[in-house]
Amino acid sequence: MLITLYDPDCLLHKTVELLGSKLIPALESPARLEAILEALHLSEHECRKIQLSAGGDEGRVSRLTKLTSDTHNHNYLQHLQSVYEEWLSAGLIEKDGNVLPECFYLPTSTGKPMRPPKDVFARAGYFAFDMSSGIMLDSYRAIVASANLAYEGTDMLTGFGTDGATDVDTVFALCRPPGHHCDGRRAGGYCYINNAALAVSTWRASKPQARVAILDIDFHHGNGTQEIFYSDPKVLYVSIHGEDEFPYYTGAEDERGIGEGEGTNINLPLKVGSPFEEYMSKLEYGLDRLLDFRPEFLVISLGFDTFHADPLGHFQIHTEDYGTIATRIRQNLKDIPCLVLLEGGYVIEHLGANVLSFLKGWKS
Ligand code: Q9C
Ligand code: ZN
Repeated sequence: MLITLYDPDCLLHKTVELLGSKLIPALESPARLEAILEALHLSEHECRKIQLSAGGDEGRVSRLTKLTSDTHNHNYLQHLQSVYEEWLSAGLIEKDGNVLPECFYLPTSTGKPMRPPKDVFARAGYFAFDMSSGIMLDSYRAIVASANLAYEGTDMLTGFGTDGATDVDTVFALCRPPGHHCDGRRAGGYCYINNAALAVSTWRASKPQARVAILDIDFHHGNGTQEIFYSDPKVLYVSIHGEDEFPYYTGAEDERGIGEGEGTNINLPLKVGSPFEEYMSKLEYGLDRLLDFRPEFLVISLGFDTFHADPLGHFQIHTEDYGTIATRIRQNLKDIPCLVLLEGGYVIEHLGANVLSFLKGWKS
């Protein structure tokens, strides 16, 4: 059985980005989630609301914090929480403004440990790698609500397979903001907390020795997820993404993992404009590798920016193809509990239909 999870606080984050030299509303907008929720509510799929900020179990909140810090730098998390207020107090922005870094950290050969700059303006660029990660008044609340969906979804799935605990084998977490570009030290590409990494930590909290696989089918390479698990032999990362596209400096086939993790990172770049058949043959190859790995838990970073009309993606994928993709994944990896995390996808008018197509294919 599949269920869908969302938190209304994920709608609160609403920032800006640069287009040429103009500031525009970020394409990663609340309207994305609204469109998906509307489509789901008109459908038969179960859509469960969770609201982290509505209070409740303090034990769960502290567990979420602890698990996030497994893969995320403490100073970085602190920064996400406080930077908006600090820019406001320093007079750098007004109440309705956006923290937007402009000068970025430059790696050097000094070997100096990561030390955040004291200057609050400089700090924003120390904890980001691009200008697609603005922070406004409510961003932090949405970021944590989004991460919490990954945590709650994974927690629900850990009971799968144990007698009578749950018959839910798939959770689709409607995370917003997305996560796969965040490497645990920097925001970027609309991502602030790596929700996939948090899911892995959550799974491992109850099953420390488990092998876990992550299938990333957002149009963009998940540089953050790759970075976090690059040397980890127990986590297989497989990504299909646009070749030579954002985030530009990662995603090549020869990035295969390092040390004990050698061979557990599989990048499958695909030329933009490739026909759907070529996409599917990469997917089949990736699924074979996933099967060989024998994971106990599967995380799917699912982006709908692979859609043919997406402003940030350039594949030839149409609405019905999401059903085909989902069916193939499910056929190959049935019996493995699966957390599907929403990543990108920016054509608002088609997002709802694309999500429904995926879910229908999954259940078929
Ligand atoms: N001014 C995800 O799909 N660059 N992130 C935007 C437009 C960032 C995509 C450039 C694209 C990030 C999760
Ligand atoms: Zn993307």
